[in-house]
Amino acid sequence: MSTAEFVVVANRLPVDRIFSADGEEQWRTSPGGLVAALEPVMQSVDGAWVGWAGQPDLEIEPFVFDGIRLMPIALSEQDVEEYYEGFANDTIWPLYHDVIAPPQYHREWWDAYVRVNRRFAEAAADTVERGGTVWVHDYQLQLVPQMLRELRGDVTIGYFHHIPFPAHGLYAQLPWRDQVLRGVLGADVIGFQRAQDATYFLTAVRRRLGFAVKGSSVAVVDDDGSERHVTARAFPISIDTAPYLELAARPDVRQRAAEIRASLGNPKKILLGVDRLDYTKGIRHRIKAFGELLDQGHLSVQDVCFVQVASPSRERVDAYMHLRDEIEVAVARINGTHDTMDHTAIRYLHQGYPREEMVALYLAADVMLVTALRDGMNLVAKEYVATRADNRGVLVLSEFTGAADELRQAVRVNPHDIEGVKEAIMTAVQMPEAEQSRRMRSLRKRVLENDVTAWSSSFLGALERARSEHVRPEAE
Ligand code: GDG
Repeated sequence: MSTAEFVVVANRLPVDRIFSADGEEQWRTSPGGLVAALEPVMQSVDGAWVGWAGQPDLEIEPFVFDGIRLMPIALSEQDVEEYYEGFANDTIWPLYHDVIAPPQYHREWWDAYVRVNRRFAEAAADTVERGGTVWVHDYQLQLVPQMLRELRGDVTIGYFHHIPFPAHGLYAQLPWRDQVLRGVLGADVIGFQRAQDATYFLTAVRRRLGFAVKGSSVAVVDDDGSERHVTARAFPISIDTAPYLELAARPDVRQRAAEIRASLGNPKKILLGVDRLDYTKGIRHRIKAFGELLDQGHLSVQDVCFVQVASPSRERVDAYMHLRDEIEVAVARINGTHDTMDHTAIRYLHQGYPREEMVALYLAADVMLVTALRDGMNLVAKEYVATRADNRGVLVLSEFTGAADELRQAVRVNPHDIEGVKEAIMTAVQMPEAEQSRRMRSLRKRVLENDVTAWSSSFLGALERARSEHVRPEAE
């Protein structure tokens, strides 16, 4: 295939491999904001996407899907265990989320991370045209920017980090801390979710590598002694609002929301949590708070039902298996104590649902509980707000999410403070409609004005400025 002007590099391709009833292989766009945000850009500028198809030991030739050229990266079973489940999800993920679970440091995992990052960087280098642009995504690929720069000095490189960046005291634990910083600094523009993440990153760069930092600009000295300026700052991600608005207005989806309420016994209030089953999301904390409110008689199952969707995630990583057991024991205890024949305390669903059903749940929910202990952004909070066209409903939002920087009219909580979570739940359940409406109006304004297209345009604009400011000798 010929080369492309604009290349996205992400761990996953934007498609899922499925099989039709007669066993024929097919591809389907995977749901997610990133694809939606980049699709218009990809269509308009001749784009390609480098990523893994999601299954081990799958060798697939490049192909075109929906006008986007897809360049599949093959990962062996061992790569998946060591690079993906190991280094990405059992070293970096817990370390960058404030060591909520203990990060595992294994040298073989690091070796696999380097090996697989190089594979992605080489594929990107083979795909991008002379003087083109490459946008690398997320913590699985932190070494790609530098590796790509070494292969292709003519290319403009962006990197966006979807998860938090930790304070220096924690980051310093990483045995490969300097290599990772150098890897990311291969980019011309580095994007984070929150200003705080950018600040922590810049502190680590100054303290560990000794580079001069001025505002959001780092003077990086490369191995050959040359200096270049890298920008690192916040570009808070958002959602593709259109499908949420459309689904929320559709009669069948609204009907489904009414059915959900009826099937829960028509409680006065429905509380909702929607998360991947992940220890960063604070699911245990919200279950504990809700259970105590029932135990103490502040709430009753006749009046209030809590629906928790916990979609299956990283099921082969130990910490996730333990978390699932803990949550399921806690739910069973509370339900065992409080359920009646007609009402349940917690409707717990360890399943994934189509987007229509998620929107019906958002419409049915009077209170949305987002109690993450640490979260890069948290798109669920923004999705809930987008669907609430009648300005009713209350968002309870952890201050440790990126979304908390923007969604100031939510009921804010510190999820570690169980009494505080209980108070926030009671405030939300009892909030008068006029106050719900005042807050929701302001939240919706924020989300609708700052959608995912605004995010990608803002990042790509910064990248374009970087390109014009740094005229590269190779590109002249
Ligand atoms: C990472 C960062 C950052 C969940 N269950 C189902 C389902 N979902 C959808 C939600 C939402 C998405 O998955 C989850 O996004 P979050 O932002 O809440 O969290 P992470 O998966 O941890 O994402 C995060 C994000 O990257 C983007 O930068 O915000 O901080 O951790 O869209 O709706 N969707 C469907 N069925 C489910 O069962 N259809």
